[in-house]
Amino acid sequence: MKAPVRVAVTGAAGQIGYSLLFRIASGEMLGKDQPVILQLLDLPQAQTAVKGVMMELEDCAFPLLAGMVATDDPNVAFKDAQVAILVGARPRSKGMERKDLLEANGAIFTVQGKALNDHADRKVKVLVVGNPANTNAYIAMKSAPDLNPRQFTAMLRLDHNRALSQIAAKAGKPVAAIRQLAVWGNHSPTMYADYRFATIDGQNVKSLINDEAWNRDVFLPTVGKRGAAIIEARGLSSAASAANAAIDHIHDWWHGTNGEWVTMGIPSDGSYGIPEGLMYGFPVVCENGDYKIVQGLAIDEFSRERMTLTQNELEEERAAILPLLG
Ligand code: NAX
Repeated sequence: MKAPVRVAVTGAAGQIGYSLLFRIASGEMLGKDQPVILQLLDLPQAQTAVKGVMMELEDCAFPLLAGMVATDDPNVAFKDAQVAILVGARPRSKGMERKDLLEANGAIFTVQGKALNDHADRKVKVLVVGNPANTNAYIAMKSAPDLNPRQFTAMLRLDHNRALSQIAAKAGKPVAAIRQLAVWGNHSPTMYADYRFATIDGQNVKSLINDEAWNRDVFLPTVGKRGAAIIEARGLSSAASAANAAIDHIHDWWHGTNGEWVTMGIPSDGSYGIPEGLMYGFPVVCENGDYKIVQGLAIDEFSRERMTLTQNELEEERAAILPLLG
């Protein structure tokens, strides 16, 4: 039997947590032969609810669940964590300005970044889901100077998966047949889902669909505003699909993608002219527990415009939280 992997999850009592924890414990994220210890962080007032989730986890009798810890202290939750999924965040309340939201989350993610820096396993893989995900990941990364910035990532995978499913429906092909999709930028309506390089059974998706108006007027707005459409229909924000994307993201980072492209929000290395350090969605391939940006893609005028728009939004967010980083 392998040694258990310590997986920290924040916001454990929330709705994404409820869809996420059972799948991690059943082995869907790290493998059916990989025991896990769950280290659950939530606010003091949510501890009773976390206990309830733990009771249900116990009642599943998952063979791979080797232990659980519940705490309201990030220093305890991140102790020796090899994977940290940061879901808990401050939601936007009524009348709250964007700047206030960024600042409230800045306070959370500076503390959590420092706790990761001081207590997590030196190779911890961090995924930030809580919104604004890219900027929260940037703050955590900057608050953890002893860890490699590449260990911090933001979740763009839900946007990637949403785009895959829209393309599959339009092309009338199975989702699993689509290769080489890219999503650029911020996890927000400005993200740019780019299927110019995508293929289905070796055929180029762009020529298969051959409908620029659909791309511009239907596909991009549908993917960009999908979160809002789900809130409108369900009365609650996406949870199961977000948890699923988090599982996909960590699964692929951990196990590799065998050359397939996936999208991760990662600190830019300057590729494609995106300023170094900005936490930006890129197409990547994963191998040996690491990721590499797909290089050499031609960027046409329309794509550059979209990539710059989402870059500008991220730079504005970064400027707003910079004072918090001291
Ligand atoms: P919920 O409100 O159901 O749960 C959030 C949980 O986080 C609560 O239990 C709360 O007590 C806890 N929490 C708040 N502050 C915390 C802190 N400082 N430390 C630890 N726990 C804390 O929200 P849920 O629907 O689970 O969504 C969580 C976050 O994911 C939100 O920020 C949401 O905007 C974001 N999302 C991100 C997505 C992405 O693709 N990156 C998609 C889905 C989702 O909207």
